Amino acid sequence: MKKLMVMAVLATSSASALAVDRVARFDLNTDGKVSYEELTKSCDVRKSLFEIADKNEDGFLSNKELRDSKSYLLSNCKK
Ligand SMILES: [Ca+2]
Ligand SMILES: [Ca+2]
Repeated sequence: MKKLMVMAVLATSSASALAVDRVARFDLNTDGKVSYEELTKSCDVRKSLFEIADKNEDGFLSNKELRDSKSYLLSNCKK
């Protein structure tokens, strides 16, 4: 049981370490995900592209969704 806990903590911390890369760049309210409004503060992105990138349709981009869509979503960013 204790081992499971340690593994869960390790999994969580490595996931959040990964999340630092792209989400953190655009995540203005630091809730760990990127809304269309946040993304368009830095990037010129059409809503239709955002919706394609938002695979689970929760209205936000996770780090994985950003990573998978960066070729067409993050090609027109200021920073
Ligand atoms: Ca956010
Ligand atoms: Ca999503």
